[in-house]
Amino acid sequence: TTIRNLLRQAIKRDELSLAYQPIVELDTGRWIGAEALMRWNRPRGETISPDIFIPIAEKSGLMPALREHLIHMVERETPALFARHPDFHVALNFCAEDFCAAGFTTRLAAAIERIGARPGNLQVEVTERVFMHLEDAAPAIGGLQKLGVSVAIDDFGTGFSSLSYLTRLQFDCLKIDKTFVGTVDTGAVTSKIVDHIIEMSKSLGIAMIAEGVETQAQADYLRERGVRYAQGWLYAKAMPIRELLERLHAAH
Ligand code: G
Ligand code: G
Ligand code: MN
Ligand code: NA
Repeated sequence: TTIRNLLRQAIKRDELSLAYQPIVELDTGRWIGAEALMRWNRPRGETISPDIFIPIAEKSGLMPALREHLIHMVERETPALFARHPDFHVALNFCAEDFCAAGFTTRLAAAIERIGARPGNLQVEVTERVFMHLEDAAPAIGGLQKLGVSVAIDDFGTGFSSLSYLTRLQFDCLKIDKTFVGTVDTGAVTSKIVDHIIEMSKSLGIAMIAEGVETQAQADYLRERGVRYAQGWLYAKAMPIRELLERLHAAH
């Protein structure tokens, strides 16, 4: 049987799950949101990363099913979270193809309603690949923002990144990729790129989240330069919704 069939079965058999990685406000240490990351839990116990199965889904026409399943899991898991923490947000990863799909905005609007959340409780993340499908994806991006959902540009700096594209769409947030964050206090040339990304985001008025923050030195460097939010192992790894709720309770 092919991996495509295995993945199709995985959706039916509920082998996919979401792990939520907290997003931290650097000034206060407060958890203000979380990014939902998909996991494929195989029956024998191993876990397959989306880095492996998303490309397979894209190549084999399974993205619509996977996208729907992601939204379905979020509808199932988050109502209690937003009922107790009305200012919290959950960020969802979508690929460029998702933004181009008919009915995408409507589907997310329906999800927000079903969850009993506000549009501001959701953020959508899209990678720079969206710039290659700008014409087709722009209506959904604009439509979601009009609804009140914020849109983040993910893995910034790793892909199809011409800085000029940033001015073409009004992103609410830019996620500085962990490959850059890993170099901030090393003196490497790439650390200069981080400085430029930060300056550019500030001048465009785009909020920033630094990803993959692993050391206090990295956090301090970023905070001093005006980055307000971070996620990474320094704070917390991704966790099941149950644990996220417990730890949010413990903090209040
Ligand atoms: O958590 P992890 O390192 O395994 O995530 C790997 C990559 O997979 C991340 O870049 C993330 O953006 C992507 N990813 C995680 N969950 C989803 C999802 O539900 N949909 C899509 N399209 N990508 C996801
Ligand atoms: O959507 P995106 O590609 O940004 O997904 C974030 C990925 O980064 C996830 O796979 C997550 O597991 C991973 N990650 C999160 N925090 C850290 C960290 O502090 N260090 C490293 N190396 N990876 C991280
Ligand atoms: Mn992401
Ligand atoms: Na990222």
